[in-house]
Amino acid sequence: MKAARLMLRGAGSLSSAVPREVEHFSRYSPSPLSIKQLLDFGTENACERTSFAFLRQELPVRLANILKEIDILPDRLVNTSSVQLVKSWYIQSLMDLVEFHDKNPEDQKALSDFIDALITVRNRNHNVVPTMAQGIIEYKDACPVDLVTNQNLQYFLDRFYMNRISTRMLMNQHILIFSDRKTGNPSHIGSIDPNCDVVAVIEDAFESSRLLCDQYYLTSPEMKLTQVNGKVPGQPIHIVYVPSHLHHMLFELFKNAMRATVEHQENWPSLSPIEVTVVLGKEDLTIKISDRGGGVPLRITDRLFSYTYTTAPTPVMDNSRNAPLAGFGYGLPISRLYAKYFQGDLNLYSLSGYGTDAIIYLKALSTESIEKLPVFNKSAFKHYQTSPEAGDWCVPSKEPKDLSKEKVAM
Ligand code: P4A
Repeated sequence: MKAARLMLRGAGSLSSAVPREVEHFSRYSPSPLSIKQLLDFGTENACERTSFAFLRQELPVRLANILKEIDILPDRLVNTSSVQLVKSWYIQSLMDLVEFHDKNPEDQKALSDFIDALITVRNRNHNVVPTMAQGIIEYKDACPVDLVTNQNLQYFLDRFYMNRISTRMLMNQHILIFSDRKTGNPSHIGSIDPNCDVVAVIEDAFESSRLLCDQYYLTSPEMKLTQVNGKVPGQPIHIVYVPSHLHHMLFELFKNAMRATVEHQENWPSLSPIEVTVVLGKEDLTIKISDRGGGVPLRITDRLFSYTYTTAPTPVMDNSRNAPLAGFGYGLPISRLYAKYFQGDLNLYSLSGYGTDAIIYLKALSTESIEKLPVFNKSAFKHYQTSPEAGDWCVPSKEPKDLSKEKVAM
């Protein structure tokens, strides 16, 4: 029970400094948009006013919801200078956006000021990931954290970074679609490609990863690609998606697969290719990346997705060899969030001693690609209160001397 109380103490005196605007907007639940709705902002005529009216409400709601969740983190984490800095950025951004609540959506000046404000907010948020990571390191250095705290941090950071992916997506869409200075691909709607060529993104991400691999190891594996269009056999595979998100996930998985392959097959006559299978089904677009890099034990697989394990003061890795290509960073957990953001997923299936299959699942239908967003409510609050005592699964003991174990008090 002690650890649970520690996790909640943050809700006390220090955090009452949040402005009443945060309290106000945190009472609303975020409204998830589908990719189709995001496209409509950019394709229907004169929708800048609609987008403006939606965002000046929705962005403060999303910022306020995650600010409330920061406040129930352990005091010693919230009080680190890094987390205080992140909090101040979020509060400032919320206040910047609230300014537009008494502006008329018909006023051209208000609309162009709003774009400038979004750019300011986006720039202010640029260093959130490393700053938050620094806060976690400071906290873990100051006090050793138990299993439950680690689980709570993992739960929080998944929600915090998902919130950030979502707010950046909304801001980017508005900036790209309505700013006068048109940049980027004209066939895209903001960052969405209504006709995303999945194989082209795979090939691009593979080449980028290969460049790094060659630089670092002076060798790199080939790719063997198989594509199956299960909807219209023989036709190329296109989906409605954000190519930069897909590229981010693939680049991460290719770096890992290449590193494992090159390091595992050091003395082999030639490197085995990385096998990629892309399948478009009725519901899912599935991409499997298979390597023969030796794999990792099941026990370790979870750690590859852990924020806290990776930011430990002394990460366990063979020091110099793995720095630029694929290190224990936030690569995999953030990639999984990108997949989950539009109702997909990303999993690793390792065959220890052989190799690893990494699978990305995306929704094939844009009507089903709906933002997956955290909401701060009682249920989320309860998550932070899990008792650290007695789990409900037996713990394997190495020495089964005393066969009659007394149960831990409930
Ligand atoms: N075997 N298999 C993988 C790794 C090893 C692997 C690995 C040693 C571990 C850590 C790492 C990179 C690779 C793989 C594909 C994956 C993930 C892990 O997608 O072959 O750096 C984080």
